[in-house]
Amino acid sequence: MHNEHTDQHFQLRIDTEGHIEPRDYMPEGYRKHLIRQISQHAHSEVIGMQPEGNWITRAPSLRAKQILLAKIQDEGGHGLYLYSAAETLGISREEMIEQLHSGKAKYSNIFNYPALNWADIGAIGWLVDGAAIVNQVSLQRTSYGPYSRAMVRICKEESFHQRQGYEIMAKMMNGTKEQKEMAQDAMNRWWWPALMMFGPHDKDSPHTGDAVKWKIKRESNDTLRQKFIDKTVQQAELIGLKIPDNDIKWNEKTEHYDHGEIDWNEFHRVIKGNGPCNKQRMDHHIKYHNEGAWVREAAAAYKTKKLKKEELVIG
Ligand code: BYC
Repeated sequence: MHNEHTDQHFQLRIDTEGHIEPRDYMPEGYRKHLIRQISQHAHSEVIGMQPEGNWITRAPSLRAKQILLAKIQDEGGHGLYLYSAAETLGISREEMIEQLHSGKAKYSNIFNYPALNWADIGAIGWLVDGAAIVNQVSLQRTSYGPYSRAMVRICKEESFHQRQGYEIMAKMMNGTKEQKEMAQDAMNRWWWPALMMFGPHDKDSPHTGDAVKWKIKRESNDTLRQKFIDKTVQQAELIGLKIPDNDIKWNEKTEHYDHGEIDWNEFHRVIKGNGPCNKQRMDHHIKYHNEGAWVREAAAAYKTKKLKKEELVIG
């Protein structure tokens, strides 16, 4: 049923802030674009459980452990909402996982860095979840209905994540000299990769054109990155942390913070598979995915059996 009329109708719906739903007509490019972005977003949530999972057994108190456990469980849930949203576009979960394992599908650059100590758990919550929220608040108004609704739920949970990270950092900055140094060191290591989470500069971002036309993206990579910088610099100052960038300064004219150059060579190296932990993250995912095969088989067998029974009743 693809003709000019349906394409025009589709674009009109987008232009007038309507949602596109799974059974609506959509151009093939829109479907593909969404499958790529939503599946990569889902993979990021699930791979993102690894750096933090590493610290559950070493959390410094029962309270900290409970909070961290809840946060990591949330990330698994976010992965689930997002895989389900992508499935409505006609791709199966198996295909998405296969694309992750073969390297065809990416996941966020940020999860290829190691969480070396407890301060890193603070930095991840504060900076990584902080960056993710800025992006996801904007995506709440994305044009594809199931993605937009998943974002609304995710944002509610994400703001608690950001606060748990900031609380850890604030506590450490109120502690001993060693604790302050640990917090600053974590800040130094996570700041630049967090800025890279927003993707390349707008002029170097191949997907932005279509994404903006189709209102998949509501704000550009650079606009969102700037929003994150503006709010985070002030939070850092409040607890005595220094941004590891000598070029950070308030610009009266633009009413934003100027910042130094991002190392895009590092970004490309990491997203091509050559970051400090890419191999570790993928090996871990493949190992546990394979070990879980029997659970998937049992669930699928149960579903078939149940269906047959229901069919019998109807028959
Ligand atoms: N990392 O044309 P561009 C979380 C790729 S997890 C890796 O600007 P686009 C959390 C990009 O994919 C939340 N790759 O693309 C979980 C493209 O390559 P492909 C994660 C990146 O899509 C656990 C190429 O570079 N959030 O919160 O228009 C614990 C050109 O880029 C990255 C999301 O996933 C990157 N950072 O814009 C704690 C948000 N950036 O696909 C926390 C959803 C770019 O052609 N995604 N690339 O091979 C988006 O909003 C957009 O996809 C992006 C990129 C802004 C990331």
